Amino acid sequence: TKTIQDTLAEIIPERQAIAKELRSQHGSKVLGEVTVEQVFGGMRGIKAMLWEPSVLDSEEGIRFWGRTIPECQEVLPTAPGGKEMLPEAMFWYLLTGKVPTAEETVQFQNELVKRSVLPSHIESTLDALPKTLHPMTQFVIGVAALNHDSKFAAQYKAGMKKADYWVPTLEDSLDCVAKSFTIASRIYRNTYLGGAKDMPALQMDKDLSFNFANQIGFGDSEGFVDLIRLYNALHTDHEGGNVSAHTAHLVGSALSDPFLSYSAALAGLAGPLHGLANQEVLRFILDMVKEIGEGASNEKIVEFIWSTLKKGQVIPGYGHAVLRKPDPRFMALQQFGESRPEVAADPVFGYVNALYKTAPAVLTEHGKTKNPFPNVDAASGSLLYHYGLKNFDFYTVTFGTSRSMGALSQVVWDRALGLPLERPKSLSMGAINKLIGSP
Ligand code: NMX
Ligand code: MLT
Repeated sequence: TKTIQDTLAEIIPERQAIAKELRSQHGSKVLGEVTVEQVFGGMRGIKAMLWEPSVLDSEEGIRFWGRTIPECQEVLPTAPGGKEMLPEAMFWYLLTGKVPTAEETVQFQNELVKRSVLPSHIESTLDALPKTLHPMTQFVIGVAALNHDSKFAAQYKAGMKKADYWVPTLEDSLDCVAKSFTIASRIYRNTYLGGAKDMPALQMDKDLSFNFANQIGFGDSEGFVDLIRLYNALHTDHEGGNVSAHTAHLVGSALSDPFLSYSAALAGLAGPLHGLANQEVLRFILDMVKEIGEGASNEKIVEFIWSTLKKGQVIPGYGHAVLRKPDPRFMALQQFGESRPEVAADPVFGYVNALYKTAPAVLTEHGKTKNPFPNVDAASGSLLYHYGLKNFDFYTVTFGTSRSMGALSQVVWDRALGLPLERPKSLSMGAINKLIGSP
């Protein structure tokens, strides 16, 4: 069975050749133009970044190396007894563009679980943090501190050649992904369960999602473990322009190691317009239950949505910077709930469906958002809540374990393709006026 290191060593020269050909044959071809509106408008639609593992289509949603979510669900291996694709298999696929065999998946899973053991200085750093500190801030600190043992940083200091950069970048990325799961479970125990001293030991023959679930006290729930697998596989990557992925790529372009790059990405994921929206959705639904009760009519739900909009607040879980149709990740999570009778009967999950039926029309009438449909965050929190993970300040941490796999897969490709420091041009309003010839 081939290792991830051998597999990438084989694939990288092929893709380096494609990159060389694109640049030498088509380097001067135009991909688009930049308008003044885009400079003020968050750079929407500007095609200016290379991203290998996935491409997002506004109508169809995400494709990972050309495959849709249902196609990935069809081909990626599952755990013994589990129904959902394994995040480890998705990670291998994101790194290589090749679907791993069952044997490669097991071997890769075992390697990652072995790597997920935390150095004692990380454990003591996490244990020393105030329990009142937001779990995402704890996550940022834990991942940044892993830089203490970065192989990339050490080998760079020792004078490594540029052609070799990807090798320790891959090593650090594998460590970062694996240790993100154990950092997350330690944060959970410290914040909500009074400390990590009773945390179950890692089970080396099980997958990352099982171990995470087990360490936070949900190892006996088959449904929860499978949800964590699906959740982690789905949130991995959403092309390169989203805040977290783009941040990892930008910081990595300075040759900061993968731990520093991903810690910065997590700080972006912690914003309410990005990953924090999944905790906000649950807060929104529970506020709605408080105000209009469980199982209320669609009329009452519509009134509640309007009252939120009239307060000048956004409807969390709705809208998207790129998507113009319901997010297929939302559809996959909704399908997960619908296919399990006990989840489908849960009133909080019921509100996710009721919002899907009502909110798009209200948002369309409201007339501001370019996309009135649900994004991934609209469903994810309600499923965690159903299985008893009720600390919604923690929900974005589970997004963060997953996103490490997509963002760092590209950081490996950034180094393999020798991409340079990212440094776009900025303009002042005066400079814009001068450029367009306006007085
Ligand atoms: N509820 C109310 N208003 C909205 C919503 C919404 N869900 N979505 C967009 N708008 C408003 C937006 O605030 C803006 O208003 P204004 O002109 O007053 O500034 C206007 O509609 C135009 O925004 P768009 O161009 O449609 O959206 P944009 O690309 O700027 O932002 C989001 C995309 C995702 C940030 C935005 O839709 C939003 O704030 N959604 C709610 C938060 C959310 O669910 N975020 C999670 C995204 C997914 N993720 O995991 O990262
Ligand atoms: C993501 O998964 O990063 C979000 O959907 C946000 C985005 O793509 O911009």
